[in-house]
Amino acid sequence: MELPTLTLGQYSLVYNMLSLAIAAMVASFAFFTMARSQVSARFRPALVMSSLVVGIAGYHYFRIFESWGHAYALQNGAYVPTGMPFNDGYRYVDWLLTVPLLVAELVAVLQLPKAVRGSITARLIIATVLMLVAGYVGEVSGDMGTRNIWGIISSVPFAYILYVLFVELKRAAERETGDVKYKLLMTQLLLIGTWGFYPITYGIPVWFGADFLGATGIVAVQVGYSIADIAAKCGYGLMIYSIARTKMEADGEVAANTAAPVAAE
Ligand SMILES: *C/C=C(C)/C=C/C=C(C)/C=C/C1=C(C)CCCC1(C)C
Repeated sequence: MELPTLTLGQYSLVYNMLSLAIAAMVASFAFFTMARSQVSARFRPALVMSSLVVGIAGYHYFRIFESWGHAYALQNGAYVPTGMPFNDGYRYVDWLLTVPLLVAELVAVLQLPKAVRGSITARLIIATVLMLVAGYVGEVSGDMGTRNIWGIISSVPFAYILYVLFVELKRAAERETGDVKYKLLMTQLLLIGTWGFYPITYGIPVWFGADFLGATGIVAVQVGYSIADIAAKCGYGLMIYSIARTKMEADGEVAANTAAPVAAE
């Protein structure tokens, strides 16, 4: 896929968004890792998965950032392609690792009955892999028709994921009452809201039409995915942490390694 020449502003917008994403992932990694000691044992796996997700994403953002820097050089006031490819593969490898973790994290926090947990996780993970492989084929093709077709194919497993989350997890939520039920429904909404951002971003170049391979399309996609990743990884992890704390308070639990109060000497 040929890179277009960018204005100073366009290049810097992507550069700064990628840099912001690195900062968000690194800070979230520190937070989730430390916050693990603030939750009881049953929520620890979810916090560990949050740390892994932002750790993996932070590394990949660093690589994307480097790749972006090498792909362009400043010449006579504009950013022109150097001929070094901009590697979008990092993004998709990242999603291939982090999306199944996010799915497993949700299932862990929902604390579904053991009998359904394994099968729901497996079906969701298979669907995410199919969705991402199809998406990648469309993403790297330099042709609007191909991008459209693979985008539609990728949306089939995506629709299935939404179906499982909406219908089956809602069913699970209905077995609960009060605060727990409310939080389960909020988590689903957050997940669907942030994940919905990805296909919309993917579609931006198609909707821009003529500028499909142009500067606007590339800048919009990079900025859109960066915002979506910050929301779906950092924001989502914070939400999971807050749910864990609320559930602990409701059930009168303390963090597993909270020391007993020591008498003053
Ligand atoms: C941390 C990364 C996350 C949560 C990534 C999620 C990605 C998606 C939900 C991507 C979906 C896509 C479609 C439904 C169609 C077009 C191609 C994709 C891969 C962008």
